[in-house]
Amino acid sequence: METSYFKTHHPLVDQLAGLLLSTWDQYFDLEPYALPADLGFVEGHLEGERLVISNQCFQSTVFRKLHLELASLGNGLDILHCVMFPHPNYDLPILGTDIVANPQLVSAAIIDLSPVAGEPPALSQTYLQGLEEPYRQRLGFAQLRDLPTWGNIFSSRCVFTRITDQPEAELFVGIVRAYLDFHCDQARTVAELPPQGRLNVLNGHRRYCEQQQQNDKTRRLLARAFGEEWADRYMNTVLFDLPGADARLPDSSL
Ligand code: BLA
Repeated sequence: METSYFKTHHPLVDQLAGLLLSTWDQYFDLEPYALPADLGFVEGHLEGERLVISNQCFQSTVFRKLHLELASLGNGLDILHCVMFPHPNYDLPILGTDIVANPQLVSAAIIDLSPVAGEPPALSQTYLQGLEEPYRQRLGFAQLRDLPTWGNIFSSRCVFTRITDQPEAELFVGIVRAYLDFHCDQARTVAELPPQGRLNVLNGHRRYCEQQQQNDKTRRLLARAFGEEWADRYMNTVLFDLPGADARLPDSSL
């Protein structure tokens, strides 16, 4: 168990994990966030290969849940999954990033700041402008990808691409760093929403989680290793749980 926990992953996965953790630590006072006790570190088997999943999860005054998950399947496939869920009493988008890598190819690399406020949800001018330059840099990727239909939660600044060489890997890390720094700066100075604005944001969080739960590629991989029921529980409680009883919404606003 010890050795597999400290196993190294695809270099891009390790590099991004280090960037995320060190940035969170630099910007925020982190407290642990308790995941269901049996789901922090899990191992399963898929067609003779081991699927190992490890989670790190924190919270801060502004963030309900800062979640980083690393998964590896045998020695072939490495996955990084990260979501920064703000408390729903702040009008902040949700930062999400996912990497699916094998030794030859990063078949999926995605970073977005997904809007949750507004009808329909949309990023503010501040975010649109702040992300404009790093978003432009996506033109350096040779194989940008189209989003699946459930991906209508993502913003007009979403970057979704394949990565085939080191310069593209560096380009992606630079874009993630720019999105992350911009977002953490915003989060440090964000004002609380008045109670009447919070329900709209909470609904945006619900919609985000419901759409992400429709990612059949994630669900199928988990179900093949751990069974359908386990995959459902994992997606609903660890990856995309909704803010629950501790949501910082006064009863009167619900
Ligand atoms: C795609 N996610 C995938 C794929 C796999 C996983 C195997 C297919 C790879 C490919 O299309 O090339 C698997 N991802 C996982 C697993 C976990 C995971 C097992 O996180 C966790 C245990 N997914 C997210 C987040 C985003 C996201 C936060 O978890 C975006 C912010 C996006 N993943 C995402 C998208 C695809 C994907 C858009 C492509 C889906 C498609 O093309 O249908």
